[in-house]
Amino acid sequence: AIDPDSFDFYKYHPFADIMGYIQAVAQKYPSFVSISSIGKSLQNRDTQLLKIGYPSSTAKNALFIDAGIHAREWIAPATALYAINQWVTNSSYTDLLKAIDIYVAPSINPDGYEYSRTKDRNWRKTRSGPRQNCYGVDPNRNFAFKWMVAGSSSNPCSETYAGPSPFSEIEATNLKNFLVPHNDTIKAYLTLHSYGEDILYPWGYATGQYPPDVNDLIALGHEMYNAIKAVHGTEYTVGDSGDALYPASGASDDYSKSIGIKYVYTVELRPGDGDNDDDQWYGFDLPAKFIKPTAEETFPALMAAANRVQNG
Ligand code: ING
Ligand code: ZN
Repeated sequence: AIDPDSFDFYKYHPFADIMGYIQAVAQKYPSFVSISSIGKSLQNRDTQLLKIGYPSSTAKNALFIDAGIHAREWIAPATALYAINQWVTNSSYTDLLKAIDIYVAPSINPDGYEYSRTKDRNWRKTRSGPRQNCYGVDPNRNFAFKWMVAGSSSNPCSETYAGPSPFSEIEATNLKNFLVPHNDTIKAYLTLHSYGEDILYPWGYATGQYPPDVNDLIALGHEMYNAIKAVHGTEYTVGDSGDALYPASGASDDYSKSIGIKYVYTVELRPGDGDNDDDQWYGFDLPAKFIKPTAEETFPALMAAANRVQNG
């Protein structure tokens, strides 16, 4: 069994160890941590969700964080586990955790993650299929909002294949099945990806399209930017995902916004795609020595979102 106190946060772990860690955390801190399953992956891996927060007699608002929608973006699950450890071991978060719940789903696409660990480091998609001799759907093009409108392919061999229909992928469906019935309590949804060092808010499906409360999203985005920069000086880009990156529809961020979650961001972690970082050439294959600085600087951004959930 995994001992949460001796878990190495500064290496990349197999899916089984990620799940083993969060199970061990739930077992160790039963008064404020619990675990549930949001469903099985196509290859029958159990996708577990950690809930951190003290029980309350009144309804609590919540922050939801996921990681690992894309298989090869290993820094995302690693950053999520570091954050879990901060919240459960540091008693300065007790008041926060009495006020709100924090949900963390550290590995949304476990079949893809394991495939990227054992067969193809650069794997992005799920592992459904084959269709036209190719495997996988881009789960971040498979959500039922503006599906196939932009940045999506109908070719099963493409990296951005949106699937034969919205929610064809059980992994996207599992996430949706949790988010929809909790859309009144979840006030912020953060989905951790890599790479690029960006804080992206909706809408992603087009350029020049923004939700009516975009100024609120920009304001918290800048708080997250400042929180990150204060740690190691890393400067993220805050922008609309369609404008700052590229239009892409059917992603989990747009879907979450479309069901009424207020603060929604895709966070593209290290490395940057820019000019002055020592880790700039690694792309998705970020060496493990960068987990620590990445997770350290990201955690205050997650806290900025948590504080916004707490304080409104
Ligand atoms: N990037 C996201 C992608 O799915 C994104 C970025 C999300 C763009 C949502 C537009 C809308 O392509 C990575 N690295 O996966
Ligand atoms: Zn991604």
